[in-house]
Amino acid sequence: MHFYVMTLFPDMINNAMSESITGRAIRAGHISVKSVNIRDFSDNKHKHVDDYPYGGGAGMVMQAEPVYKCYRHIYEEIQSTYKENRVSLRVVYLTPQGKTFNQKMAAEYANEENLVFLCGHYEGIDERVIEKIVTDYVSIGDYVLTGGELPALVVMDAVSRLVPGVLNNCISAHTESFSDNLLEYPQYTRPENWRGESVPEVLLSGHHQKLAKWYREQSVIRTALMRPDLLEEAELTQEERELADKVIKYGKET
Ligand code: 6GU
Repeated sequence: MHFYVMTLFPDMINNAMSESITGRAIRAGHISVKSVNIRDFSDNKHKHVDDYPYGGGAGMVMQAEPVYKCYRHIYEEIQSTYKENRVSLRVVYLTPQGKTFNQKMAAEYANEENLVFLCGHYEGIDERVIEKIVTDYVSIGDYVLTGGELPALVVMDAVSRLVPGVLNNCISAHTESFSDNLLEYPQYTRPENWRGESVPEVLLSGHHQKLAKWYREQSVIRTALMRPDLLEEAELTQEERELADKVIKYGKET
């Protein structure tokens, strides 16, 4: 998976991606990240890439041409790595007006070989270049950030961990939160007794069938308590439905 990021703050992207699991994935060659500074494609000596909005109003707007040149630079670089036919590219514009990002979108993006991100700043980007290059509009939630870099990092992180080889434990990407519209069960580690609180008995039993049943029940209970909205899309047995309904009605201690 090759990520390309058009941004005015390449250090923000590179610094974050070079840490932790994504950093290890880069060093192992499972993913690559190339941040391209839109400012490098400015045509004036002050390296400005923004201007006043037509029609007036507060703030500045990023100009079309530096963004377009930056995109063409990335486009040519990607195409030159393929021998024959040109590949189609997804260009993701991070904007609060986009579709709210979720695990299903992360899984779809993980199937791409290349992903290009466009991070806006100031009051936005000239609409004409957006219409020319962008294929996907993505938001990370209903609040406003100062720029698209943090959202791009959020999307790249979620996608990276679905790329084969990135997580050491290949089942962990599947058994956790959201994989079947259920939240993950609670986890415990040593000591067995912590300040008077003990670990649930079943976890010490080593009885695989009982464990699997407990994990599943805990996921259902937790989802019913914390995110009952997810249960509409979850595939539950009759028994699990009844458990969820009971938890929603009477709480955890039913
Ligand atoms: Cl993608 N961009 C900005 N600027 N703010 C956001 C966002 C994106 N998603 C949520 N808030």
